[in-house]
Amino acid sequence: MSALSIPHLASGKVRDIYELDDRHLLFVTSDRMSAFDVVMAEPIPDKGRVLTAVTAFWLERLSGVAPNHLVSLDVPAGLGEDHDLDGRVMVVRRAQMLPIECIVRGYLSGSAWAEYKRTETMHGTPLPSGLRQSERLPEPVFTPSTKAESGHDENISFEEAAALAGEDLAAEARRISLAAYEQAAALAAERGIIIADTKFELGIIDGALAICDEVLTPDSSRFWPADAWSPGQIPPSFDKQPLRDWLEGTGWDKTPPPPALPDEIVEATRSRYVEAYERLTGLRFADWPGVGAR
Ligand code: PZK
Repeated sequence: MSALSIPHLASGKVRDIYELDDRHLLFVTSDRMSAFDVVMAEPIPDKGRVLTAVTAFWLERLSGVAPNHLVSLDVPAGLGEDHDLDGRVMVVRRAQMLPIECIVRGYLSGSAWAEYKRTETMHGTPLPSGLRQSERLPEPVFTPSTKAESGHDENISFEEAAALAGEDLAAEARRISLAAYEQAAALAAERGIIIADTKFELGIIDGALAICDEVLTPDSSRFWPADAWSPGQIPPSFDKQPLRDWLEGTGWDKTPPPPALPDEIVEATRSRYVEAYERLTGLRFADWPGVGAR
């Protein structure tokens, strides 16, 4: 994907943000794929469109929980042709971002499982004894973290989050994050998908806390197929498992450069992303803007 000739604000591993005007940004989701924290050399065709479509779906569904930054899914006029932007851009309101990551966990996985095994706590708070890896938590928990400029984010207590964001904003962020997770997890469960945990980025727009960034996508969350979940085991990742299994099988040491991906692995990964979208939303991905355009 070529760089746009408008001012650039920020880039992540797979997303880029540009400035449109003083109140609007252009959020572009690429087809780049990361695994084991390394970006692969080959894009996954349409992955950015799936993530954009999933985000748009949830923002609509969650509009009763909080306002959000999305203004339009149309490619703004005047960016020039030939950018492959259809279906992968969001025009968003510029927000004043909270300095915390708003994470919600419904299941015991990842770093939370590592902590629990050591101390029977999660985020410093005691949990019942005898929980197994991947087990459903008694209730979803808000587990905020800092935004590390480099390296990995660090878990912080609610009090530390309140010191960084302000008491009222931190409490509102917790309310929004828990409500959004609970509504989304309930809907996903009806469709055979477990959302084990997820990360929200919230910001202030016109004086109110709003949901920003990508929302409840496979990249910002752990999605598990419900029929493959069993406590005591790590369920396969809905989207990344074929790629992870193949990478593990190559003996790659997980430092760049990654091995070149065979076409079958690229295609299997694309299918997983598309299936996640179609199962979650009940919509056909072929109807999303830009799909099949090339
Ligand atoms: C914003 N990020 C994180 C995401 C990156 C970085 N609506 C907004 N207003 C102001 N700032 C942001 C947003 C949003 N969303 C989000 N950084 C700034 C981020 C994607 C790629 F490089």
